[in-house]
Amino acid sequence: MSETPKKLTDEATMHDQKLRRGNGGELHQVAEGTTPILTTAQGGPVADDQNSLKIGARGPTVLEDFHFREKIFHFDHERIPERVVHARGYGAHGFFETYESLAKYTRADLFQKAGQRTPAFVRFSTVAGNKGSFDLARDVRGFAVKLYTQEGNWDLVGNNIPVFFIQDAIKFPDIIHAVKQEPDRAFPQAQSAHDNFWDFISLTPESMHMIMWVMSDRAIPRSFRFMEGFGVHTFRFVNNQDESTFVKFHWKPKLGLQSVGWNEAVKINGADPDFHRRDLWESIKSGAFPEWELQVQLFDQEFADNFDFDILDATKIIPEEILPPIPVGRLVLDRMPDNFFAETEQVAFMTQNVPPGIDFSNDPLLQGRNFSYLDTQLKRLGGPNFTHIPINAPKCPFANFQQDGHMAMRNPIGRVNYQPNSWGEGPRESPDKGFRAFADAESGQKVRLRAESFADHYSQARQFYISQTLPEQKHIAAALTFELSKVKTPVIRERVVSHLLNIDDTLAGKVARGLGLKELPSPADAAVPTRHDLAPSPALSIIKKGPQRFEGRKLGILLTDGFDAKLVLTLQKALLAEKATFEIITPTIGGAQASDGSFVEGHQMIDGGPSVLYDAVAVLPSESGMIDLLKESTARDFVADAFAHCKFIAYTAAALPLFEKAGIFEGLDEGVILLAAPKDVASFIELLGNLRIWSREPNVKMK
Ligand code: HDE
Repeated sequence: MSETPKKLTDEATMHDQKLRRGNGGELHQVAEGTTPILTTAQGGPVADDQNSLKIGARGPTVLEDFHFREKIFHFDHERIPERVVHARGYGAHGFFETYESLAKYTRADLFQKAGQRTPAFVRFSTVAGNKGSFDLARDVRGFAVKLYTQEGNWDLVGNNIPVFFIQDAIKFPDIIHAVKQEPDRAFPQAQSAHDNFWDFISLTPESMHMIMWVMSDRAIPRSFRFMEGFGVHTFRFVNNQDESTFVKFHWKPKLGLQSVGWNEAVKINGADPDFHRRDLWESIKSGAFPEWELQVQLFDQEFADNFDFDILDATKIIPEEILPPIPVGRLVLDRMPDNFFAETEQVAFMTQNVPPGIDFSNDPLLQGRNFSYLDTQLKRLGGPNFTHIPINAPKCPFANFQQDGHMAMRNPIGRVNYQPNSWGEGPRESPDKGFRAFADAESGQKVRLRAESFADHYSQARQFYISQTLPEQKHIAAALTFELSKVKTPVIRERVVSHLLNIDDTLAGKVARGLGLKELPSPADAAVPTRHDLAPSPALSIIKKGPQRFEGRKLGILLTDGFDAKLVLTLQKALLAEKATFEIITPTIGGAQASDGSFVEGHQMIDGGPSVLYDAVAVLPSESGMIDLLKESTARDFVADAFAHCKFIAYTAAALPLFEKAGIFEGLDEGVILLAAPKDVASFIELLGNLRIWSREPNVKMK
């Protein structure tokens, strides 16, 4: 049977596109000139990609339509299993640059020479939500770094929080089951605010330190660019003399730390569920490359033996004031992947990927992870050859006798696929250059036992809490109250409060009042009493470590027709000089015309650009423009939210009726700045460096 020739006679024009119209009115885009011809995956040219092969135009589709079959087959198999945890993520390429040689401590290739650069790929993620969940979930963020060193890939698979919920990997399936959607109802998505999570937590006191971190603003970062990263576990550096030094890894963002508020996060999730993705994409595409400094806390066995807590316990930190981290290099992200699936989705991080010179400690969480990550790649990427995928392949010379398996792209060439062999071919081992595990002396009985040195569950939770500024402490109390308010079983709420009583009485009291508990429960039975002698660690507070700059942040500028062009231009120039960005929000996306006749295009129309998307706002309408804007409720929300979220607001006098309508006129404070003339811009920009005006918070938030 030959295919009936199609009638593709009609020329159709869709605005700027020339097309041909088919028999049923459908449009065909036909290859002409140098345009490549569409082919099947086998390379066969395709004549018609709009219609399947049928018996008559209205008849059944025939089986022999190999083009249709191949196209649909491939589509049906496009998905691979999402990661069981950290399913939602976003990655970028870059490089790591070493400051000075660390040869004294480690023989790891990437740390040998000052200025040495190592290619890197980083994937940021949330933990609990599915692949399509929103970015601003209250959650830990994954901070996974793959460094393609000259002696093999090193994956530092960390988080933005330096501690973890559990002490032994055997509990990982339980904590993850508990936090994800409940199995019968399949909700809530990407939220810890539900019974199962808090039930598990209330019965797992070792999680209390981590709970303080995830209830703090650290769990709702403003951007990946403003987050710290941590290796979490204690690792080892091993030098050429096979001497070991313990090491903890920290990534410090160059632009400082910043988070959003909870009410803001909830609204961002609606306005732009891809808020963090977009932020990374836009900053890298615009050439503002995010940067982190790698810092290491180095210590020996003696320090470990004398430290207050067990350095193998991943629910504990070593405060930076006790052991200051040393800067050793910088990580710069300067290129987005060409294809999200090929790179970000298929990247396979594994804690056990360490080059010679880096080794593990006995942290039982790390030991369990070293088992898990290889296993998960087999399931997710479908076979043992996932290192053949370019994003996972080493960028240094490599050779071995692994062969065959699904989708094998590389096989040994020639006769030899084993060793030792007599053919003088193929790679051989190197006792000198190869990885040598640190020869730690181990002894003991085979037991299922938690070390007694892991038993203090509350002291560092308290230390974290007392290290926060007042607004940050309030946010922790509010987050706990919110989360527990979503828990339907009263006894679980009470149980959590009973743990809080072992952390801080004021915190426990606030949460108990917030939940409307009639009386305080008795404190949870603690394995070890809480220490009150641990000094506050300022390094744990986001606000205390604020950047004092607006660099890397974004101002939302709300304009109407008739705006003051000179003022807006001065503002834009000042922002660019500060290395900050801005978006223009106008009543329609078409833009606005200034009083001098000049024109500015809108980045957002008012409905699409709520103030939650910006770090601060400027409301600079004209008097006539304000007449219409007063009828627009999203404009009212724009200023009401900016005010409620403690943001700095610049305005022209014409904006005052909108402030009145938004109910903020009475409470205007020093965070609301009149731009009467271009000369006022400079002091506004300086003020923006504070990022938020926290002194306003008691006036806009009850608890
Ligand atoms: Fe993971 N974790 N994890 N984890 N983890 C995975 O590996 C696991 C833990 C972390 O962007 C999985 O490839 C166990 C701590 C990140 O692709 C899986 C335990 C920390 C990512 C897995 C932990 C992490 C993962 C799922 C208990 C912070 C995302 C998909 C001991 C230090 C990496 C995958 C990416 C991913 C297992 C605990 C960080 C199942 C068993 C602690 C950033 O292998």
